[in-house]
Amino acid sequence: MTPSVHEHGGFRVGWGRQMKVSWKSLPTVLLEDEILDKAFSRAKKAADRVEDQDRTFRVRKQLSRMVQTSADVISTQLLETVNSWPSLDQSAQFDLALIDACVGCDEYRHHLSNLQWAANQVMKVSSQNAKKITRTARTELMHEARKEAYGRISSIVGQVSKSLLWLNEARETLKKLPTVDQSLPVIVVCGAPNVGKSAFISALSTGNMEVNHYPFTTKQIHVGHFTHRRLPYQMVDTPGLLDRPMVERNAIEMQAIAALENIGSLVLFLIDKSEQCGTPLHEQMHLLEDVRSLLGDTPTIVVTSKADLIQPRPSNWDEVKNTENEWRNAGSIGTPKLPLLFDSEQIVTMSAIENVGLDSMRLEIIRLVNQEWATDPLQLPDGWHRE
Ligand SMILES: Nc1nc2c(ncn2[C@@H]2O[C@H](COP(=O)(O)OP(=O)(O)OP(=O)(O)O)[C@@H](O)[C@H]2O)c(=O)[nH]1
Ligand SMILES: [Mg+2]
Repeated sequence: MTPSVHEHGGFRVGWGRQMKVSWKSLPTVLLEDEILDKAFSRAKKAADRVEDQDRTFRVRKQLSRMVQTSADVISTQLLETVNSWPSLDQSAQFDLALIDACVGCDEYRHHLSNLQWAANQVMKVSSQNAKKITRTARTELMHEARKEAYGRISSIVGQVSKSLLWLNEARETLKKLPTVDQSLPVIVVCGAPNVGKSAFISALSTGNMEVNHYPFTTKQIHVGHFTHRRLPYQMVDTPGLLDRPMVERNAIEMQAIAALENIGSLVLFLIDKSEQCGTPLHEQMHLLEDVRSLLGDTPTIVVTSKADLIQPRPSNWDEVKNTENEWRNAGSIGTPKLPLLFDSEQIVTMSAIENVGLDSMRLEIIRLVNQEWATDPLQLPDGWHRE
């Protein structure tokens, strides 16, 4: 069964209930040959360390060590992979939707359970053949049992070689996905291409931005954050995801979009009225309607970008610029209501390039997100009751 991203409706993640997935730290998945080479060479070294004056005893010890060591190495290797990959049952919906869109949840489960199976089989072979080796006094039978064990172990690993390959490739894909901690506020930034989404995220971010990709767009996705009162606010870019008409999007993209519905505490839609971005204003407005219908309940605020290009400049440009400077010089303390920068149509605006209107907007975002959180019963900490 493929989990549908719509299955849980408006489910939001509460504090710390689900694991944060860190794809970047997934260890490499060794392939069939690499696993066998590693196992058999370790097994050989283990056998070489055996010392015994009695030839029969020595051979017995050496061969049973070879069987046991190689099986141990393989099953440990396979189980480490199984255990280091996030369990889908415990994954947040955003991650589930991305996994499903990018590599497929069913396959993900299937290939990991294949490795689990192989790990068990290999251990069974090891114990059966180790017994054969210890129960005989004839060294040629011992050698036979060792050989048979190696053959059966190789064949088991061979049977999961496709799974190893699949997981190896899936890791490459998943590594490029953005990591978003859904127990913390997330601001989804969207708008037509080139309206200044990345510049906005970068201007509001403290520290480094994470640069990621969705496998279905060549554009980079930025994840940035700022911290207020020790709480990180994450900002996620959506390039290439929302900037085309609905009908042109494929199922995979729709799933990724559906995932975005669930992570955002707030959606910021950027409009470039200068049209320097290359998309005419009326098309940007169509896109806004699309985004509003796609992202449903999440509060959406519209912001005009590139305020420095607006002619004449917004009437309260100097006031906003000065107040923000004063606030910064005084140490950026608290969450005061600084005057927002407005364009001639009274839409909030900012300039990422000249850094005007950004601090006041940041403070407004903080207020909006906290308001939203305080009124969303599903966001209550553990132990609180829902109406
Ligand atoms: N004058 C001015 N230019 C800006 C501002 N913000 C962004 N730009 C310019 O607009 C262009 C696009 O900016 P990006 O931040 O890459 O836009 P984007 O929305 O992330 O673009 P995609 O990721 O391709 O969808 C760049 O050349 C920026 O320098 C701004 O506040 N003022
Ligand atoms: Mg961008």
